[in-house]
Amino acid sequence: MSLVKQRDPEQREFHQAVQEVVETVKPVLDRNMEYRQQAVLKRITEPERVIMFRVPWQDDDGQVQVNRGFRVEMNSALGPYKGGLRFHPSVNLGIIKFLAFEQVFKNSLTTLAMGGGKGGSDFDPKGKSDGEVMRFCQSFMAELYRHIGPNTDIPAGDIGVGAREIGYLFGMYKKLKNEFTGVLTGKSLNWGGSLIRPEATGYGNVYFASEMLATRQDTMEGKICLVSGAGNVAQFTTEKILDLGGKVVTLSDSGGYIYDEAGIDQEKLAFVMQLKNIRRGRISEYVEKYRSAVYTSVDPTLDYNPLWTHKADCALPCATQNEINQKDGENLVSGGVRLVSEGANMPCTPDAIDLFLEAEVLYAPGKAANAGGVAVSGLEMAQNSMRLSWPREEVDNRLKQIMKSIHSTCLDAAADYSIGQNYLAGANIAGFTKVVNGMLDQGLV
Ligand code: NDP
Ligand code: 2IT
Repeated sequence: MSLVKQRDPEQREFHQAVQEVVETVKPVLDRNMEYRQQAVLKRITEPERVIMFRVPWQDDDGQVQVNRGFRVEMNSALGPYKGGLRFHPSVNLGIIKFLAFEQVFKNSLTTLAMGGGKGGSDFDPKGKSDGEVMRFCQSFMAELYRHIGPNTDIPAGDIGVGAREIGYLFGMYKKLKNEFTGVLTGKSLNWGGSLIRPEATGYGNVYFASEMLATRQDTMEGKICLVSGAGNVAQFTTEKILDLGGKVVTLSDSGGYIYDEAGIDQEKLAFVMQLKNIRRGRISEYVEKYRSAVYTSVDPTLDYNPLWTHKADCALPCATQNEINQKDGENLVSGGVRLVSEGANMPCTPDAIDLFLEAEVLYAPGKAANAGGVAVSGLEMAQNSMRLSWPREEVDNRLKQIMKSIHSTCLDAAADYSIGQNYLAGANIAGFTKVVNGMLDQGLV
């Protein structure tokens, strides 16, 4: 840890992600002397390659804008680099490195042949015209294309990168390479995308939560759920909770959150999807349409998020990193929450996680619970290679099977080290062991 911090002192999120893995895999290193001799921790925390580049583009007023582009190719022991692209003004190298690091273990857990990577830019798609987003994506790809490929590195979406952005990125890649290949996932269904990919992260999250509940002879039926975010993962987490008979009472965006005590039903969810995906509006508009719901805007003077103070059975954070701090964790536990399943990457701070584990809340880390998205990306790659596409039920069944298998893999790894029903340690140990063994098999490269 001291080496990691000394090398990149300002990369706080990366330190946090590494610390959590290092702490939980200590018993693995104690059991396997070779891992220490081969300096696996030093190797696994240093990216194989980091690419940073200038992204110049012209806005609608003719002004030249310059953003910064990133791709971190973290680890290729198990397959080509795989992971999303994030477009958000907060993006910096530390955030992309934490996401790439998490991705390595997540992809390992899916059982599919994928290494880990992540990329993005500090570009803010919010408030930009389609033309501006297209010109930005084209400029971004004008550099990225030389580093990626269907057998090298396969990006996808993340925050701020959805079907529209993937389309523009793919178009530019195809033009530059004169090649129509599955170099990106999350493509539109009409030109190589997979059924269920848009739904996969959210559905997978709820499949994982259901597996956890089943260990206590319980189900989603009748559960009151707090969901944060209002983007891709939050929308399909909500949809699957409704499918399984649960009730979702909150959604949020960076401006604030809505609380709808009556529950967000299918019709209201359809309104949110239209609002967010087509009109690109704010979640505050929900209460203009559904007047019994309450909107609370973000109060920067508070050191907790009031969303997490509502009484509920389950919490599924689906917005961004560190959105649940210690105080939020306390509020969740005292509000009766018995299950926390991370749709987002690293949404809970370490002290919040400690609280959940102490209180025996069923807690699933993102690298297990949100792996359904990248898993179906892996299935999209398989379909692209075969040049055919599977029906909806087939992809959904495979997704369910993969989430089930990740759940049992976490429990088995935890049992192997006698640490009880600890999904955090289980996911880290299982993901880590597979990647490290792959690295050792392939020699010092
Ligand atoms: P979207 O861009 O579709 O939605 C993101 C949502 O989170 C929006 O409601 C956004 O609000 C909110 N949000 C983002 N950043 C912040 C912030 N700094 N503060 C407050 N709210 C914020 O992204 P996704 O749904 O795809 O991603 C959500 C999370 O899930 C991320 O952590 C991502 O890494 C993770 N994830 C995504 C996968 C996927 O397949 N898409 C797979 C696995 C994990 P606003 O619009 O106001 O910015
Ligand atoms: O964090 C993630 O797993 C994603 N954003 C999805 C990555 C992918 O390649 O589908």
